[in-house]
Amino acid sequence: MPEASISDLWIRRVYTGRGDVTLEVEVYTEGGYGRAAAPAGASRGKYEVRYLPDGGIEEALSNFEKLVAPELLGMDAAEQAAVDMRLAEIDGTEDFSRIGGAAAIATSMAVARAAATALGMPLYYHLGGALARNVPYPLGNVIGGGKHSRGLGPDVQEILVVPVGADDIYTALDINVRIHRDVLSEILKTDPSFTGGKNDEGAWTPRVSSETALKIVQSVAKAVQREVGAEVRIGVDMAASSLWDGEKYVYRNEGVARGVREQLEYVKALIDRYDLYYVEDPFHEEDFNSFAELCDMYEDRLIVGDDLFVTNAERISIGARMGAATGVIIKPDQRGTLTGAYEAARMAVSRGLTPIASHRSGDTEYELLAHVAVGFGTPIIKAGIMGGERTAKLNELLRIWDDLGRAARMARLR
Ligand code: 2PG
Ligand code: MG
Repeated sequence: MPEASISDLWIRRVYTGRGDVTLEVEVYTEGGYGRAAAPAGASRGKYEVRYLPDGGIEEALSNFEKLVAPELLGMDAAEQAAVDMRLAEIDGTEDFSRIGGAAAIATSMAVARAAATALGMPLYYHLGGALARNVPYPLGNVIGGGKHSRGLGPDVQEILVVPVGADDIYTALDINVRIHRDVLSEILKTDPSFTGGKNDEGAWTPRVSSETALKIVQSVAKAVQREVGAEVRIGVDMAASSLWDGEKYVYRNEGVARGVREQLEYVKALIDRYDLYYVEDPFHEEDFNSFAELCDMYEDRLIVGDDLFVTNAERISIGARMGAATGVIIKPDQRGTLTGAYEAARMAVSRGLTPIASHRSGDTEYELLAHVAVGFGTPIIKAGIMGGERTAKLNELLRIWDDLGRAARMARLR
């Protein structure tokens, strides 16, 4: 019998930090134990795997007990690819619509965790081996809008910062926390009645325009950069599929609707005006062409596909051929298995694109994403700045840094 032979599995419903019902899976092996839960998105891509089967959480629970658990018993948890392939076979659909993506990714991650404990190694090492020693730069959102603020805040979903000049993860996190804190004081200067409200990802949610939000974050980032002496860059997630109504991009707060060309001009203006380093989903999830046009002009920036690629190696390969992006969001739950997410990250790297491991807006207290980022070698991790589900992952990066000891170093950015 293999050392990490799966001897028992358990599933239960649990909740994300936002209150979405999700699934948590426990995996017991001869010498190990692992537990993981699926996060849940709000601005989901059309081509993501299906989160739950049609019958909802009840059907996901019963399918797990009837179909999944009996099939995985006795499998070697250390053979992640074989377990993940079995999950796909049991499901039998293209998009995990039978067992549900939530059950699939929770199982896949719990299996990885169980294997790592059975083998007596840190999870990042189990996932990435001896090459897993680069710690990612934390990309965190400071001000939130779009769907994440009920359409009442800035139209742009996320205004983000990344401390690209930090020499170690302690400094990197310190910079992000300072920016988050100081941005509140700046918001209060613009709107003294702001209550200090934060969204699901812990980003402030003032009722200001996208450009006001960008100006605030830009000025605070510059001030903190001067204070700490390490370069900080800013970025946005436009989550443009959420703005797109089929014909135009509708900016509710601004009271403007932009056509395809106008959207391109607007994104260019934002990049130039705020010297954006990172631009996620500037166009809707079908528009590879506009992505390619933008990329052509800004090869030195991270033009990143999230809903565009949905952590799917095939879509990444199409996008890479068209020159549609320089970066790719890796959300394991979008794909349903760790192996699928790993293949997506490998595809990105092999085509010269930067992979970015990412949380979801409805996330859990699990820290696993930090191990995925280090194990898969993504140079950036997008995991917010504030709130327990966010700091769970960020604090784990500090532990991984310490665990790596003298081998630890910050990842290399493009
Ligand atoms: C995104 C994510 C995370 P959601 O769009 O990148 O910030 O949001 O999980 O709601 O899809
Ligand atoms: Mg996104």
